[in-house]
Amino acid sequence: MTDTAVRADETASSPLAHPLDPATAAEYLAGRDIMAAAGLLAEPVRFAYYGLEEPPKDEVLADTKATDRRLRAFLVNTGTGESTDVVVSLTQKEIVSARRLDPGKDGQMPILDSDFASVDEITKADPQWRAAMARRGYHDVSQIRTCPITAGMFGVADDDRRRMVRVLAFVQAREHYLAWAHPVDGVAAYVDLVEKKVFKVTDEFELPVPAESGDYDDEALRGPHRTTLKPIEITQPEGPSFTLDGHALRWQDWSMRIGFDLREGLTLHQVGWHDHDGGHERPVLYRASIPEMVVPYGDPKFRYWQAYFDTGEYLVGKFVNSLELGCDCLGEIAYLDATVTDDTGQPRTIPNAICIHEEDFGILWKHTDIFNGSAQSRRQRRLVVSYFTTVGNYDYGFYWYFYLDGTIECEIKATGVLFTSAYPGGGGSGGASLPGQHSEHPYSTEVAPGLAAPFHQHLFSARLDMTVDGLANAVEEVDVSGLPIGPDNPYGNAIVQTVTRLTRESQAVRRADGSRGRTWRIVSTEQANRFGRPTGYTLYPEAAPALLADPESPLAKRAGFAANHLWVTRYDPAHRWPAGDFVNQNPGGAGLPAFIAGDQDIDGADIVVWHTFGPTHVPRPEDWPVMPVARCGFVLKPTGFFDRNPTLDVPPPARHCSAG
Ligand SMILES: [Cu+2]
Repeated sequence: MTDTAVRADETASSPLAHPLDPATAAEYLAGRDIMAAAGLLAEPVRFAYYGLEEPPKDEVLADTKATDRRLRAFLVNTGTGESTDVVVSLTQKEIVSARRLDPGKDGQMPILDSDFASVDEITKADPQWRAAMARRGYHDVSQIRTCPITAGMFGVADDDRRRMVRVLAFVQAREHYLAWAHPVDGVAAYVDLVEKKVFKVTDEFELPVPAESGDYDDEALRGPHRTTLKPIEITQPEGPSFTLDGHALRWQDWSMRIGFDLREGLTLHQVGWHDHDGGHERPVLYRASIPEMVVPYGDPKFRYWQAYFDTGEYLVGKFVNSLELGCDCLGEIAYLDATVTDDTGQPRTIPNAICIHEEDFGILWKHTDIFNGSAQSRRQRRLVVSYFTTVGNYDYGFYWYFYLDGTIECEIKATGVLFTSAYPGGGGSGGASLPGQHSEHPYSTEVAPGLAAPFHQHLFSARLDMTVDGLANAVEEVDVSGLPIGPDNPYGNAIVQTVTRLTRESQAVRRADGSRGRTWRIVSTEQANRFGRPTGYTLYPEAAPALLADPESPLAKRAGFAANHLWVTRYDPAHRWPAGDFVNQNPGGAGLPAFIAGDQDIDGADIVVWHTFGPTHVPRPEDWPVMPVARCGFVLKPTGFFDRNPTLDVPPPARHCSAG
């Protein structure tokens, strides 16, 4: 490997601010030097992942200065496929552990940056694949864009023993053409990344490559830019109301630390609320992140294997965007840079990766009283912490919102370009279906003539390490229902809550239920409010479908987390990834299903709440050629955490508004 101009010994001397701060460029280089000295980085070993190995929670809470600073690296020898999971101590300057993976049992390391380039070369050099392209009229493969897709684990085509990807093809005939508009359907190359060869080509059917341009930046397609939008300017003449000190963020009563990881992207730490009466910080969340997402496609034909774990297989943090003021974020913005690493473990700084700002959010509360004549309005505001990442065709924005009234919200914005295939019988000629008659090709929407977008899901997993007023928490499932007419309910109008305490891990594997308004309340088992009831925060799910793949399917075994909306586990520092540490070609069963195997007590314990959410995406013509943002997420609301509305002290917004 080559060295860069930045040397570890030049910059490693700066004192560590906090054990949860992201690893610095100097630390990555120092860790790399330790691994090199231990002989772990012989050519052609590459880094599939490199990041901070956070200290266990009890160490951080006990003494932030005493923790051992560690990094974790996933190393893969691209010549042999040998994969090693390494933990290195920067404090002790030594290798803590180096475990060799058994890929058939453990799974494979994530996709490397260099895999994208090598897959393109390997595929285009293969005679059988070239013949398949030539038969479809593509003799010049320089026009073809190859899309390497993680293989999954189906027990076919050696996917249980080869480090491999499956490759779909798209045509980009001119420089600005949108390749996704022109899929070459029916053919896929299976590429062995170690042997560096195509070992199988599936060639099942031929359909015309859709011809209509998807170049949304071409005036011929979009028309001239409209001229009717007047400017909107956000100004905060006195600056924002938050302060950022290193990675510590404060806004109104909220405080938290901001982190960033190559694999899971933005992480939030030690989220708390400043209690004015008690004069102390009330913890709410020790850590919050979205450590996995899976996007399974529902076309059962030759592309049945199409399902990306964007986080565990591709590493969403690696593709973080550098944000632009005025384009991506409006107003008084504070940015944090992110330090990511490449295949060789070399650090690279992404400027303006994390955006922090506050937003007006309409009415906070309002009342015109018919008796006392008081007429008052207050404005809601939220603190926004966000980043955007581009993973192949899709772009995802991860947004965390903190509101004046103690509400926390996570919102994911999905945009970018649909993944496409050819539409059988499409193109408005002959085979087009009548409304309600889609039995021939029921798995996709025609979004342009002859162009299909298969139905799919975007299923995210939120890891919410809850600390509502301390470590001792419990979870209650709360349903609402009406009661039947009876002696106590003669007119049938009764409404009741049914509260079920989830006391063991096996009991806390739950699905949302919109018909019951189901929520999950995380309560302190030590602190009470003025009514003597436990303080709490309630998780409001969206109640969209969980994983639709058959429970017996190979995908369901690998995406076990996604089969349910709620899991609750006893805190274990090793339980970071809901689909397991090594997701790529994992045979299944790793992650949450394994975490709960011990069926531990979760009532009054240090617990982690895991929440699956996200849309089942039936694409619309309006999603093409570039998709307006689709939102999904969840809300955490204080529930008896405060003794009353905590925003009575918010002043009226301006002089011309009534102060009552
Ligand atoms: Cu989608």
